Amino acid sequence: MREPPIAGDILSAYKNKRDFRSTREPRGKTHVMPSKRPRFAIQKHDATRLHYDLRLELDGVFKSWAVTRGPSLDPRDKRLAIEVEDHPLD
Ligand SMILES: [Mn+2]
Repeated sequence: MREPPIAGDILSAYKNKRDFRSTREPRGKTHVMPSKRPRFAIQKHDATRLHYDLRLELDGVFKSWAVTRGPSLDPRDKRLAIEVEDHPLD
């Protein structure tokens, strides 16, 4: 079985962007067991500008995109997704 990557190394961009004294976002220190079925998350993020976070589990992190408009049930609808830094699974 493949060893989980060391979160401290692969999440440096995530950690460098945050002050964990003032954010409640996870520090990426909680060990999350790999899943047999890769996880995903879609979050509505009421930030300075409302957007949606799309996260897909890969190699022990969530590959992440900021999506400017909400999900649609119509597969013909297109959405702009901007890649952002990898996020921790926790
Ligand atoms: Mn976001």
